[in-house]
Amino acid sequence: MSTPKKPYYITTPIYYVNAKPHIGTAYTTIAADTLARFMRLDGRDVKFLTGTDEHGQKVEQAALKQGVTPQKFVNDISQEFQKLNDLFEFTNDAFIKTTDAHHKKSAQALWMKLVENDQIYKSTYKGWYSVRDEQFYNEDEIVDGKAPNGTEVTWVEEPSYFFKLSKWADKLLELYENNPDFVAPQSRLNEIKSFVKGGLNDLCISRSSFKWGIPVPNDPDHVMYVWVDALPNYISNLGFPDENAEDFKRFWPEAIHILGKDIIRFHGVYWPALLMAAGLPLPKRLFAHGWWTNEGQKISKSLGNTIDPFEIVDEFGTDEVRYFLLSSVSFGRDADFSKDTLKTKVNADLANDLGNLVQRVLSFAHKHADGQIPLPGELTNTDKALLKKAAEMPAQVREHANVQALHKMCEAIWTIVGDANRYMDKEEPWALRKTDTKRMKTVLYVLADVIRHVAIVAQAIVPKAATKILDQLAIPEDQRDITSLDSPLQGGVDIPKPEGVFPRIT
Ligand code: ME8
Repeated sequence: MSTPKKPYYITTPIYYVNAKPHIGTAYTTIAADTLARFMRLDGRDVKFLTGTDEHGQKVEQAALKQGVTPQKFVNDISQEFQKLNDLFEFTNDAFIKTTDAHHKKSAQALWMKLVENDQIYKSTYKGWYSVRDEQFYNEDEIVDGKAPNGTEVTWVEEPSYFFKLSKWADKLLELYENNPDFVAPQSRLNEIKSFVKGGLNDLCISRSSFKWGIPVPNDPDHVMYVWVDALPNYISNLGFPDENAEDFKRFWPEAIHILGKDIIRFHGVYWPALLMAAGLPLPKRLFAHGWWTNEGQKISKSLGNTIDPFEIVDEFGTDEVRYFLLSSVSFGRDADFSKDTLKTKVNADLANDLGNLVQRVLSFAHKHADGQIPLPGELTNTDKALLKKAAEMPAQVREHANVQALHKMCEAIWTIVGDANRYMDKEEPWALRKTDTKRMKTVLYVLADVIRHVAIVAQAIVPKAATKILDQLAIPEDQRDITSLDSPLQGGVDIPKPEGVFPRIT
């Protein structure tokens, strides 16, 4: 009997539907999709969740502004996110909407668990609220009448329910101490540690001045605070409130949340506190990535400089956008988006390095090796050294994937691409064609096998092009996962006439 596949659960934040998708939201989903694809290639049983966050004051206000009902408004914008997923062919196996009936039931069940565990009380909220951040702010956080990040705040005074968050500070600090990998990168862990050490107030978890939310159980005058409605999406998708649901038991302890650094407090402080208070297990890890600016400027609707992912893909292609976003910044840090840097990076790494390598090798084999991946002769030490490096690469990529080091995943693959180009220049199969065709065939075989390694792993990063390359190498579809690399490339196999995989961007 084969051993059962190890589960892997990866999530993106669910995106607010007050506005259409932009490059930032595409970025988070690209990152999660890359990890999901890699883990599937690596034999894991993967669940990958994304979706839309559809309640709250921000969404309600956006709908009112357009003069449509919130439900109609959220349906329309949620579709834009689904269109983006289709465009990129993201491999999420579920798309959750917080207006889904099963999610509402799940969020209310979490609330009831908190009630049963005496974690909720009713009082009055008096303080600041930022609709844009959907976040409460203490008086001492307000700077010049604004939230610390510069967003507008309004004074709110209304009857509310509170979660006894203050009681959980010690448990949270213990969690960070005992599981230093729970939050990454380290800078974000430090940030939330000092936030918790600074003292926690109880958290207001209901609103009573508008209606667009999940009703608080047994109190129809209140809707749940949008974050307490949204965070449980990660468990609704696994069958919660049925704690015996197969998916919940199997996938929840393996959960990895990918999110932007802007929402680390919600995921790293409130979410684990809510789960502990409800007596539920915690996810495995959170990774907070950095923010993109646009040509050096903060991206904001008011500045009118949002980047439309549909337009960028139209201009450059999905693989190109994926590769640029993944490879050009150490995952976790901020970065700047510019079309010029994208062009330079894509031309250098995709068109020149990988594209040319594949084109040079396959068109040469097609013309001068009987249209086949040739059978190899005896391997030299140089051949063996290159094949060994290629064979070791998937394990390196796995190590990086395990800690969400997406840029290093790219680097490990593209190092082999560089090695293969240098090998080809040194071995000169075009010269061998005249002097030693047997050796020429061996060189082509070695190169084809290195390309196979690269393309199999690169399916996680540039899925469309990698698939094309594997088609051109005539690799059968059931031999495109990482374990297939345990077997040598089969020589003596016909290949189709090669076509370019990465056109140069001019
Ligand atoms: O916060 N650069 O939704 P949201 C990089 N609904 N990433 C960016 C970005 C940028 N300039 N702008 C946005 C919410 N993002 C809540 C989440 S989860 C239970 C609820 C990404 O639509 C980043 O991942 O404001 C950020 O965390 C996410 O979009 C926020 O999306």
